[in-house]
Amino acid sequence: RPRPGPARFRGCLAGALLGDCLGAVFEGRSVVKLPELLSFLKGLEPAPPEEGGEAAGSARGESLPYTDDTAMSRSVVQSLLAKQEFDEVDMAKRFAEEYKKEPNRGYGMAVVNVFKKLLSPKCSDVFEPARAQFNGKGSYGNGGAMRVAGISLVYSDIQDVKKFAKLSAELTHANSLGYNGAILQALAVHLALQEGLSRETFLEQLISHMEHVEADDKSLSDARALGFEDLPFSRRLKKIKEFLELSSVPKADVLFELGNGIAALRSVPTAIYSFLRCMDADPDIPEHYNALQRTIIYCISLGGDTDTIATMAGAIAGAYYGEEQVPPSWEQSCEAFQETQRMAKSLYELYCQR
Ligand code: 8NA
Ligand code: MG
Ligand code: MG
Repeated sequence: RPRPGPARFRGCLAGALLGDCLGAVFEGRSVVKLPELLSFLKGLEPAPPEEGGEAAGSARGESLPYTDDTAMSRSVVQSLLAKQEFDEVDMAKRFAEEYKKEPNRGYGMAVVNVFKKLLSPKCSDVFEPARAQFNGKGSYGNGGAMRVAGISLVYSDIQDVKKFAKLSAELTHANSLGYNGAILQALAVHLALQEGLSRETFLEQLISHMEHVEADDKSLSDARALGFEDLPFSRRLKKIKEFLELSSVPKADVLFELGNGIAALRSVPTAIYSFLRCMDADPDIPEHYNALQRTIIYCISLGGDTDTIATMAGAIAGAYYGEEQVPPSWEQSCEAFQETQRMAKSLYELYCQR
């Protein structure tokens, strides 16, 4: 199988950054009106050149800040680059110190308790604080999934992708409905990096991997304890397959079946559906937007946890389409985009070395 080129690494991190920064503007709104979103995006485009003025090309206004999604993604990448492999103690330390440095990035309500415990010198097992969350049930939030893309940009072997996606998520999310979401998102980025996979093959492969991932005792008992059917991620992937066989699906049906919430189960499948649906044109989204832009616009238009769903779909779409589809005016509107480009370059070098 040919190695993916550097454009996909750049695309993945840039797509993730765009999804977070643009999505954060609308986070938590139950309804996002498309005309308002499109008019906001128009404002990011460069102003027409003035008579005798400077050349067009720079974004207007202040840059859009990134949130916890990117802060934690950066810690994952920085840890992998510093250690040249997954190191749970180093990664946990980076999560906690990043939180201490900038606590107001919009972190989940409960995960900050994990960071506080990790910062204590008494902490000897970095997985223990996550296990203690929610009376020992562990978090099923989407925080493990939102930050995981870097794992798929370092490890080319699919078993490694699963193993380290799980471990990286377990530093904060001990419930299998949390870390299995991270495994699913990492698998989606992994598959998107491969050359020319069709929509059907992409989805079939995700389903067959997740049916295996979700069949272990802990996944079965966690799902039952929360009142879900067995193999809940796999079931939603099959629902996505049904949706994609229809020429259009009402937003209300997408929200009912897949969701737009902060649980991994109510957001990771939604991000994957958005990516796959937006391979085709959408009658509601202007045609001059490319597929990566369409994916991000579609995710945000669903409302709810917009930054996190758009960052996950943006990482997948960016890995699939590559940096060619990253619009410079959008990228330059985002905080710290140049550092993202440098990190992508270093990740690519590490991936090629391994
Ligand atoms: P988390 O582990 O705190 O989980 C997020 C939330 O999910 C928790 O606060 C709970 O409400 C709920 N939850 C998770 N597990 C359980 C459980 N076992 N039982 C009952 N409730 C549970 O943090 P996270 O890192 O997973 O969260 C990620 C999300 O939080 C992202 O959307 C991120 O952007 C951020 N977020 C922030 C805001 C904000 O305005 N600050 C809003 C939404 C989301
Ligand atoms: Mg966020
Ligand atoms: Mg969010």
